Amino acid sequence: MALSKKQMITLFTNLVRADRFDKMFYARMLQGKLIGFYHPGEGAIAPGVAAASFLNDDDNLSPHHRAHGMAHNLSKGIDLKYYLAEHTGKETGCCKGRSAFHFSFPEKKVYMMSGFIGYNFAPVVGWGFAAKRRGQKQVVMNCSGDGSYGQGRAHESMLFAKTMNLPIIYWCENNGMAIHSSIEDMHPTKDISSLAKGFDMPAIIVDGQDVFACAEVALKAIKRARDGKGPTFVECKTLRFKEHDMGTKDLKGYRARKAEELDPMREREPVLLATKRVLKDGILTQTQIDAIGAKADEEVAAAEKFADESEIATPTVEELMAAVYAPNA
Ligand SMILES: Cc1ncc(C[n+]2csc(CCOP(=O)(O)OP(=O)(O)O)c2C)c(N)n1
Ligand SMILES: [Mg+2]
Repeated sequence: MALSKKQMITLFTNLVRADRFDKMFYARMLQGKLIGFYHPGEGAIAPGVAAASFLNDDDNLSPHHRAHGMAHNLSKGIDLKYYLAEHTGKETGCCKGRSAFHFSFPEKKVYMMSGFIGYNFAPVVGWGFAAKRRGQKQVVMNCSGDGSYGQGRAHESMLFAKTMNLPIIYWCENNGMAIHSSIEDMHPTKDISSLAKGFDMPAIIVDGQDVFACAEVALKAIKRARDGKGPTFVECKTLRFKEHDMGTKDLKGYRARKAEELDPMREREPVLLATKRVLKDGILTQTQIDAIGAKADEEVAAAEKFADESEIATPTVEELMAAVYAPNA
């Protein structure tokens, strides 16, 4: 499915925006201007942009935690100033500054980023089942890393989704690592998508550094799901340029990852690759590319101003408790 010029510009713009937000979060974390923690997205933002750029508002999205889901969320149309405000503990944050990283944007059908890897596999089945029962043409985009597929619930989820023919896309952002463990030590086959075979689910492997290739696959899987043809497994082979999360050493097993390993990865940086492609195909000129970058910088600066000028959240105990679901309390 060839992409239109308009679709390519959307993807390129969202990729640049995601990159700028990731860099701003990284810098602010170093400056002590974010609460919680940060899982840097550098090298790994293309799959998230591709997964979410062409979803409808009422499609469900479960974002991956890398770059704290920012690539996914901004591509789904979420204004990240409310997320930065959340991450700085401000009352104007999307969850009133109570959640930091564990956000929700219910109005865009993005519910919760849990601290529990693989949490997503149960709710996505519920969303998919609900959409099917109501006869809606909604799609569920379920994004997570290679590490999450070690969870038993991933397998239960795929079994249920295939058996019930649910409109779910299992979108695996495989960077070959889970914190310090490499995939070779955690998974018996080279490709995580080999799991799909056991459920008779179609599986596609795609270059996760190439936002356009990922989007072509996403559009195919979305159409399949919307047409009632059931779940698809997509494995985006991506890379992690930086440490798992800021403050944790960048180890593979017990040894530090070395420049010999990291430097060649940088040649496959997604914005770099996308820039080369749009220039080569005559989709954008260098002047237009510069304008997209400048606009993204303005958006980031406006988000920082909004967050910095917002009131710090100071909820009372009653206000905090009002947001807790405790039916028998
Ligand atoms: C149930 C559970 N086990 C372990 C952890 C600790 N943990 C946090 S992130 C992570 C690795 C996730 O790896 P992956 O899914 O491949 O995503 P990546 O960070 O590589 O993008 C682990 C093990 C957790 N949060 N939840
Ligand atoms: Mg991983």
